[in-house]
Amino acid sequence: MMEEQQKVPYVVSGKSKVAVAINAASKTGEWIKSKLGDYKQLNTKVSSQDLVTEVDKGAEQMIRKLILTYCPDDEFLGEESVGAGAAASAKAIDAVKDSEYVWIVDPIDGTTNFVHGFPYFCVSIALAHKGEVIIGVIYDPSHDELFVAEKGKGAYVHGNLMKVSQEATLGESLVATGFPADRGESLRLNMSGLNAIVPKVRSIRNGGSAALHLAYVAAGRLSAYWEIGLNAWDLAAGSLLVTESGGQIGDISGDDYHLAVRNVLATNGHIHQELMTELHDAGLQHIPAQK
Ligand code: 2AM
Ligand code: CA
Repeated sequence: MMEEQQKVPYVVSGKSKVAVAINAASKTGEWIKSKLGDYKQLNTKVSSQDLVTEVDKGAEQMIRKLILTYCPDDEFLGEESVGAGAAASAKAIDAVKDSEYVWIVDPIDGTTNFVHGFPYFCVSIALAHKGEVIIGVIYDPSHDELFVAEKGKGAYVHGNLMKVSQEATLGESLVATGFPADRGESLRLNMSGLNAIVPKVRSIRNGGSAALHLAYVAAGRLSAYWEIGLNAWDLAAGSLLVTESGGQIGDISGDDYHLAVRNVLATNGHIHQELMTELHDAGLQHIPAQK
């Protein structure tokens, strides 16, 4: 049974960096929502499944402006300003991993859903200090849900303290995954994992937004989530939501979470080892580098 969420007052100072993130995520999220069904240019990036619209690009510009107006000395890494593919992404992360403050932003996480009018996408904004995520804000405009975490201060959805779910076995767990955009070895491996996990869990979901899946693990709505071939902007904000809600997140191989992680496993903590072992047995222990 899901525990009732605790009401704890969460006060954000109007001049803090977290207030800047909340302002940028909520304003941009409302603009993205107003553009649902109204985008004009649909382009592809690394594959025909990897979509981008002018709304993604406009949203990133809006967030960049809103953030850098208040924090002009901070660095900014947004998905739409980095070239396509794993190598470009790794290079971009390497360039900022030791920065004093860097904002890591996905203007629309779940672009495929946005394009199809499927109401499950979000704005994801993280702030990292010398490589460690200290703020994570995710806004889902379709459901008007704002998820906020600050390092050491807990994670909240609409002011309610979040806590991961209590399931202790895979058999009682609701688990999410995503199908990798790289349709080669990554997809084959993920299907192998899916084949092994489906018969062992209560059910599987693929909502199509990595950041929202992580927010749902934090909120106790999903017991776990894994996916291959993601980028820092998909994961950074959600990683803090998960840990501040008492959950666990890292690389599927077992390494701790860091900004360069691409193959993610996030759970309520209780089923982390069991799910990781199943995925390793299905061949996901050593995942080859993606294109
Ligand atoms: P996006 O919507 O920002 O592109 C869905 O399975 C998840 O995978 C989403 O979070 C999506 O983020 C991400 N995704 C889609 N295409 C991708 C690609 N080519 N490389 C890495 N992640 C991708
Ligand atoms: Ca995106």
